[in-house]
Amino acid sequence: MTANTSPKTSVSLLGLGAMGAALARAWLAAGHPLTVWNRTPARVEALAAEGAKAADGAAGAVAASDLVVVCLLDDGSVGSALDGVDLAGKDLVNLTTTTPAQARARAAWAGERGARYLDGGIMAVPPMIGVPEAGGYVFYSGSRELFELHRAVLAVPVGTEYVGEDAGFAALHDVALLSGMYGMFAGAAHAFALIRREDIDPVAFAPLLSGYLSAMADPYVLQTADRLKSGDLTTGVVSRLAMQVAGTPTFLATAEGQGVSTELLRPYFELMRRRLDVGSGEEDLTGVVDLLLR
Ligand code: FVH
Repeated sequence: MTANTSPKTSVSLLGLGAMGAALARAWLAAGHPLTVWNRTPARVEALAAEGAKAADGAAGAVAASDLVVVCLLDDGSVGSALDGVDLAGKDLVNLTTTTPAQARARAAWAGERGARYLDGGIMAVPPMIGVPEAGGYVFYSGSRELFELHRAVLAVPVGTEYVGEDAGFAALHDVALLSGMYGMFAGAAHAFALIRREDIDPVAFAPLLSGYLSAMADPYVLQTADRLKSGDLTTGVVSRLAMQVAGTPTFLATAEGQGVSTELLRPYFELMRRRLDVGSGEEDLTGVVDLLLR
């Protein structure tokens, strides 16, 4: 048996914040030659001590490898870091969180400069990088061919999930999942507020809340998807919208009784009421989705 001695792909990484540094360490640990740049040079030193090559500017970092990964604060920082840098012939992978529109504009911008472009949306926090069992991954969108070309090296720090040729789709998937997360966090915040002034241990309450949210989330998400696709909002409904709207005063009165603001609950309840008012009492909650479309 012979060892695999084929050279590892060189990577240039711009941005050594919490996420960039974690990505850098994963590529270094896997033996990839890595050139790094960061606006604040102090952050480069630690990585250089661990084996990365320090570029003396963004242009130098880009010049060092065909595959260039950027992981900066926002789209504006990408623009300022790469302003005037020669990108011709480079494969630019942008893991910075942006809007879908910014991702599409950045893809066009890169193309005008002679670079191929992939956009990424990271569904992980830094401690999950380089830890496959943590389940993190990055959404990628843009050229499938380019994704396939770099798939193996991109999969070194964290899993990959390709979501389409439209460069904005990775950002859209990223923001959609995070928006769902914030909605869930909002519900959990309201639940904790309800018990906050009572003799109820939040640590004892927590597994009850998280267990219930977990039990509800999967069926809701999967069934909503099926109903949106089929257009059938009534077959097999077990919790009718009419019943749920009838229950909303109980939730609002309980909040008032506990001295808790209803500002997180009311907007959703108002949407439920609007859907009921068009004669949809036999549906479940799926009809709320299209009420959000402007
Ligand atoms: N950390 C996380 O939990 C989340 C997980 C999901 C994905 N996000 C996104 O990843 C991008 C980078 O996040 P980060 O955690 O590395 O962020 P910071 O630690 O704050 O580092 C920011 C880096 O950006 C550089 N930077 C900021 N402004 C500029 C600029 N105008 N020109 C050039 N570079 C800039 C900053 O440099 P410095 O402050 O050290 O000089 C850092 O390298 C982000 O999109 C998250 O949404 C992370």
